Amino acid sequence: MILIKLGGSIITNKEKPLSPRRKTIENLAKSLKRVDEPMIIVHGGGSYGHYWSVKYDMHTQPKKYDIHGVAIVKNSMVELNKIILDSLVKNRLSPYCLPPTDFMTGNKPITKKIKEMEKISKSGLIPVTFGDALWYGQNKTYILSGDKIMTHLAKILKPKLTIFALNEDGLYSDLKTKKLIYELKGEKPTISNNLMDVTGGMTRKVEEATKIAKMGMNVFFVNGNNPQRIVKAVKNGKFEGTLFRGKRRV
Ligand code: IP8
Repeated sequence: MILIKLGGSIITNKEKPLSPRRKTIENLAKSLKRVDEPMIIVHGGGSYGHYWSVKYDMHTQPKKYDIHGVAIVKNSMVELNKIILDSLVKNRLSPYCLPPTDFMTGNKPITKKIKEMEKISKSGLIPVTFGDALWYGQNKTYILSGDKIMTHLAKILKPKLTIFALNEDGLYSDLKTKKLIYELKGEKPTISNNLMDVTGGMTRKVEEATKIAKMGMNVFFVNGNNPQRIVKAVKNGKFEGTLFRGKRRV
């Protein structure tokens, strides 16, 4: 099974509120059609969820945030999700929409529900979920990052490969020269000042990828503008991007 995150910066234009990158989404869907493996897709918030989270000052810490803000963030994520689902269906894939409320309670994953997602993916349907504003309990809510969802899913499902599709070629050792890091074998790279969003931008991604690799699984950062690289990684084990090599094969 393959776990793939479509980052908010690849599926939307982060510079402009509420702007999907329809052509890029379409190209991603076309490439995913060529991946002959059960998969689960997670997508980020980009200029939908993050735009509104900033406006309503909502973060990953559970707090009593503005109730209307929760509604607006959630609504915007459903809207972005629909664009992704439509593109997948148009390309004859069979997405099965599962908002995180389906497999999370408070900030804890529901193992039984996540195991069910694997069964769903093996049937040929593709579970699709996303970062979202979630109920925490005691009138508190929080923003759950899609990157965090990736770690919850990977921990329970042990995917063959975990992919993060980004708007960059991978992780750079030097931001100025854009010198790519091809492979990491357990070491945690230092991330210099990067574009942060409410869930932590690249720093969060690297953190979650490192956790997943530590659990033994390979994690691959790839440029989603070249989605054929995703196909090559899955089909031929050819990694044109940054590979976080898992310590042991699972
Ligand atoms: O873009 C956050 O998901 P992420 C989603 O995966 C919201 O961090 C609602 C901001």
